[in-house]
Amino acid sequence: MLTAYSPDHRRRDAQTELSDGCLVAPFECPERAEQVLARVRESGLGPVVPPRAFGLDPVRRIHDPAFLDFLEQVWAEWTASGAEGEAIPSIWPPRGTDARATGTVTARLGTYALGADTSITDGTWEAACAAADVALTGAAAVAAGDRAAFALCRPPGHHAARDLYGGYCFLNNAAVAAQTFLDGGAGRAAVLDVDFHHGNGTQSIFYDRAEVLFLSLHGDPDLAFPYYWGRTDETGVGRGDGATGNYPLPPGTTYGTWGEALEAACRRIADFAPDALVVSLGVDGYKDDPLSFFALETEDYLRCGARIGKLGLPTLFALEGGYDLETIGDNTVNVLLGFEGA
Ligand code: FKS
Ligand code: ZN
Repeated sequence: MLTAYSPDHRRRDAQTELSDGCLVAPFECPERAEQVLARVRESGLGPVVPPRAFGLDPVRRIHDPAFLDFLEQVWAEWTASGAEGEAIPSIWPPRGTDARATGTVTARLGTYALGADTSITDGTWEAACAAADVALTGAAAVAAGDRAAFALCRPPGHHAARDLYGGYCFLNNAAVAAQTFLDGGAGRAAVLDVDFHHGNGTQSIFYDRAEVLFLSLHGDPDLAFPYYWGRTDETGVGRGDGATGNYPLPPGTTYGTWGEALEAACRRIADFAPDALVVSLGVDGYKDDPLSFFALETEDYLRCGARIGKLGLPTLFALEGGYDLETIGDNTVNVLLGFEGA
């Protein structure tokens, strides 16, 4: 299968992440994508192509225009304000008040940030736009008849909602891709999120939509980021009632349990019979990942890919998380190889 990749991901190279009260080197670093790319090349998966430039129209199908303006302008405003560090929100409008944001960058950060974990830097906007183009390039290959494609997106996207960034995500690459399938004539699309963290952004974007099935396997949000979403009673609303499904799983989860949840999710996808499938592909469920409490093994990712391949659907894989630099390449590419072998 084709891999879409842009070196512009390197333009996001944050130096700080607020973690446990300290500013640390970000887990979500450029080397992640380079490791995955190296493994894609070694494995002979298929050609690696640069993205086409789709512009912002397909991104505006998912995200709020004022939010996009904010992302585009925030770094310039932040530096103009005299701030010396990377842009980190420090104040939020409190719940249950009539708080209103001013135009000040500090107020705007708190309006649009999910958390304080994701510093904004020079080049973040450009990298995020390149990642959306990467996703759209992969989706275009699938829409043109390829059985599958791999969008090597960085930064990731699944925590980004219509007007919210955070959890290392700015633009929701998978949601933009799913919407582009629909706009291109697909009647229904499914998003299967296998990243360790719940895809709260994708869930919220499609929560009231009947034509997009969103299913997520993830660490129990009582214990894991993003904490506020991902429980089994979140099933969609209005026309979208029943088109969201969550599979929260406990610490120590191995492929025995994880694979059962994947099986249940895949059966739901088969029943839904979508015209296209987007897989939010994070491999942070790996046993040695620094941000997860699952215990998946490198070989398990082959089985995961094979099960998804058995669905027989036109499929776009979009990279999300995975933070063990030693294994992120093998684990990610194993899903794709498993899929191709199915
Ligand atoms: C470290 C706390 C880390 C943030 C976790 C974000 C996970 C991001 C991800 C994505 F795919 F989006 F990259 N908290 N002390 O893996 O879901
Ligand atoms: Zn994750």
